Amino acid sequence: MFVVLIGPAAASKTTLARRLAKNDILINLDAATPSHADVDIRKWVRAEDIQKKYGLGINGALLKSMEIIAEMEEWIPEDAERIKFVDTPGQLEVFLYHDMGRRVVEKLAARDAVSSLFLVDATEMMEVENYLAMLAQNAMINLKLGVPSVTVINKVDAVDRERITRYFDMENLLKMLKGGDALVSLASGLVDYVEYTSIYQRPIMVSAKTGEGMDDLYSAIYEVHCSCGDLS
Ligand SMILES: Nc1nc2c(ncn2[C@@H]2O[C@H](COP(=O)(O)OP(=O)(O)O)[C@@H](O)[C@H]2O)c(=O)[nH]1
Ligand SMILES: [Mg+2]
Repeated sequence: MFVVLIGPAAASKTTLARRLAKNDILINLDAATPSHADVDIRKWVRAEDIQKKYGLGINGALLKSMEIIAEMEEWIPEDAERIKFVDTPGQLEVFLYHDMGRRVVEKLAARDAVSSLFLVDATEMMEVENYLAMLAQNAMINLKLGVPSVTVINKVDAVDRERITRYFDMENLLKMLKGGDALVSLASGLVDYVEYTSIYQRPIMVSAKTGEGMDDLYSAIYEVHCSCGDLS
């Protein structure tokens, strides 16, 4: 199974992927960041080389790198036994607005089952509006990629967890919203959508730093794995 970690810059994708892949395989698809992953895309594609070759800025070079990666097969390991965790760059537009994220996922899906972890930083979730914006992005990525997804709230060591768990109760969540009726119906629609499309209905709270919540996350990954197996 491939597990693709997706999330904004600094959401802790690399730290979590390293911890998760301790006994499995780690693939780095971030062409701008040197890595000790088992498979490092920088062996073939380096953002700084792409920048020079095509005269691009760093963001353009990362997008171009993903375009090239989506056409390649060399980096995809054959290992049916172990889980292959795929670390990705923080440019969410790769998955939200362009096609290359989906093409990468399709390439993986041709070889093995694919799921994704949508990662967010707990320290960015202190306001309920941010939590809703996170659900909206998660829903868009689900829609575009079409693979089962688990939402992961990372860095819980750095926040008051209670504040975040209050969002998980729909009644509480709606009470916290200061907007008018339109925002309330958007919020309940989003929660319904995510509940309907996620294997795990509640986000999993973890700390890649301390290891808290890792057992829950592994259980979620295995559960998704089993349901993928049922589908194939
Ligand atoms: N407090 C806290 N900081 C973390 C955690 N995981 C990562 N970080 C820090 O967050 C920053 C970004 O982490 P990184 O894994 O590089 O994020 P990425 O850009 O999503 O790959 C680094 O400074 C990490 O040390 C965590 O669980 N708790
Ligand atoms: Mg990273």
